[in-house]
Amino acid sequence: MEDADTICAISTPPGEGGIGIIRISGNKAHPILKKIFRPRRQRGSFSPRMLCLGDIIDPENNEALDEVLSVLMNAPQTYTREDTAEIYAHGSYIAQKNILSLIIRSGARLAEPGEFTKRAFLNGRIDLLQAESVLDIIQSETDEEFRCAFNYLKGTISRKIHAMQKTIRTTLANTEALIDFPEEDIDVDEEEFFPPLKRTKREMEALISSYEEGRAVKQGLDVLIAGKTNVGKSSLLNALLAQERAIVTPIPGTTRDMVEDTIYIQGIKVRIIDTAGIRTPSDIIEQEGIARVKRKISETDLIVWVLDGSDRYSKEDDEVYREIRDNHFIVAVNKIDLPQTIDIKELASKGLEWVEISALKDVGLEKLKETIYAKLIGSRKRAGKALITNLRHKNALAKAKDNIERAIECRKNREPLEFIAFELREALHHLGEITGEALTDGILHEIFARFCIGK
Ligand SMILES: Nc1nc2c(ncn2[C@@H]2O[C@H](COP(=O)(O)OP(=O)(O)OP(=O)(O)O)[C@@H](O)[C@H]2O)c(=O)[nH]1
Ligand SMILES: [Mg+2]
Repeated sequence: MEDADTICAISTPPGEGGIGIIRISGNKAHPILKKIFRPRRQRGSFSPRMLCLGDIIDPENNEALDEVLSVLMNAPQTYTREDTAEIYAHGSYIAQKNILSLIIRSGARLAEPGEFTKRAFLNGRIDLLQAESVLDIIQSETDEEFRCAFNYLKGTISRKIHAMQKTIRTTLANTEALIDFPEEDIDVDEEEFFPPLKRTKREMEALISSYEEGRAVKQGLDVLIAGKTNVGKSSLLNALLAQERAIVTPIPGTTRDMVEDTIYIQGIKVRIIDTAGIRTPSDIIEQEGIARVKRKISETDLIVWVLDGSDRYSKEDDEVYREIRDNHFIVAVNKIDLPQTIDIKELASKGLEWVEISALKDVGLEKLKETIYAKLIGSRKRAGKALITNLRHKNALAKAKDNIERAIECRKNREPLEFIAFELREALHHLGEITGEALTDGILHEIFARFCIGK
């Protein structure tokens, strides 16, 4: 255990509520609660895991602070694996604050952010992947995000990593045995060496490649609306948001700055960004606006290139095309409610497909959203799939995969067994960084500092 002191915190959010929960964890959790809590029913014992009605009493002046329910829980069957006590007070900030300061005066200290979960990790109840997922669960904003985080907590990812570790350890043990007893004159059993390592490598690749999708689920994605002036970019933003977010006028060059808001497409957070129309700028403000769009183009996940179907395909459209063509983009031909004069052949000759929409009349927007989703996420089947959502995990997996690849190469080239053993040990080290077996205090601090107090 890192430190044996007893910690306490209010675990429910600040503000008015039906109840507010105060948590205490550590050796002194039970003595402290027993000292400040007076059960209503004097007969019968205040036994563990039984909610008990009573009052919190300040022993110094016998003053009742609140009427509460309390519970004691014995180590190790608790969240932190330590003795724990919980007080269900009224959801008044004053009541909770007074009870908390009484607990602190009675010998506990205020918990640091995430310290309950950190103890759960340090005491071996959950691994680091699961501990990190607790924060993701708390912060999840969409069903998909919650599902991904919950998958981590249930141990789906941990089990995959542990299986990889097991395979690598076995191969390492076999390799080391050969190093230790060279006189036996046996060689590596190729059947026991290559297939398990190659399988592990494929599993690593699958998890690594799930990261893009996982990142999309967790952080959301940026979609930039770009095009020449007056084609209906701001109208499209407004139509997607179903609110008059950006200014729309018939005057070309209306939008100068970027206007951004969020929509959800099939559980994915998508930030839609409206931009200034690209043309030869008429003043310094527009010039800066257009420069910003051009910079943003390469940073964004997807561009929706808007064309005006009631206008001819012009030199200005082509200028936009040249700006965006090296990035992920889709084409939306807008204003299809008007007679169409756009030269579709021009688009077809570039090998492009397009979605026809009318931002004004709300036509084709569902199709556009589907196309955005398909481009961003692809048509991969996601139901129940475990996704990596954390860059740290992805990077560590990528390093471990490189080690496995090198181990396989070394063996193919009949290089010394020591080289293979080295690569396998490195791979184990990188996987250990994910599960928390090989961690520095710095990483640990960084992870838990992101938590709220009380979790
Ligand atoms: N008929 C019709 N008019 C549209 C449609 N979409 C936009 N408009 C009109 O086109 C004009 C320009 O629309 P905006 O949304 O301001 O165009 P924009 O691309 O943001 O223009 P800038 O900000 O100047 O680059 C407005 O008068 C809109 O009402 C549409 O689907 N059909
Ligand atoms: Mg605009």
